[in-house]
Amino acid sequence: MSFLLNLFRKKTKPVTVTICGLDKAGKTAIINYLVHGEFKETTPTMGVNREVINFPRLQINIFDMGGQEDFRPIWQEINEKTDALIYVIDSIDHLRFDETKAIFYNILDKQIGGKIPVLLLLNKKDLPDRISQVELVKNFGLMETEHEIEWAVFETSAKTGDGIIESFSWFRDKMEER
Ligand SMILES: Nc1nc2c(ncn2[C@@H]2O[C@H](COP(=O)(O)OP(=O)(O)O)[C@@H](O)[C@H]2O)c(=O)[nH]1
Ligand SMILES: [Mg+2]
Repeated sequence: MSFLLNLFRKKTKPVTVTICGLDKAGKTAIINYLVHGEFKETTPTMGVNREVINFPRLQINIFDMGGQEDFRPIWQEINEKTDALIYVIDSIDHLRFDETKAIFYNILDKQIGGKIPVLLLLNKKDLPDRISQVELVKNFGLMETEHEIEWAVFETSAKTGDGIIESFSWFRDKMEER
């Protein structure tokens, strides 16, 4: 849709988005921050939860996926129908960095298709000894990826809210363009 049409469009556009990543990465905490405007302590997500985030002219129906191994088979079905992917990485979880990369590429290879927006969030920005944005782009091979995705990486903290508005502004712009 053209820029002008978008500007004057009054109707709210609904989109469906999934948020994936290993358990404890901060997926639910990020959604809580967006929904409530503040940090709230979470409990592990069992199965899938649906949340609605309302932006002006855009309604994001977000499927918050339980990250534990038992729940990952459910992702396939929901990811196949998604308009976009948000992938959350725990920036202090050095031990599971390779595992999260493998899971990310499994989603791209098998569960989603086409030129969809992919927002990568390197979360827990408030903590020390983190994996950097540069390391993530390099290690995940994002510059060389053959997938058609439109990706961006942001550092976020669901604790302080740092980076959340910036990352979702990028995301909203990408969704509105579609
Ligand atoms: N310090 C810090 N802790 C976080 C952050 N995001 C999430 N957490 C904590 O990490 C744990 C897992 O978060 P949760 O949102 O449940 O992860 P999920 O399994 O990906 O949904 C919880 O104890 C959160 O309070 C963050 O940005 N900074
Ligand atoms: Mg969760």
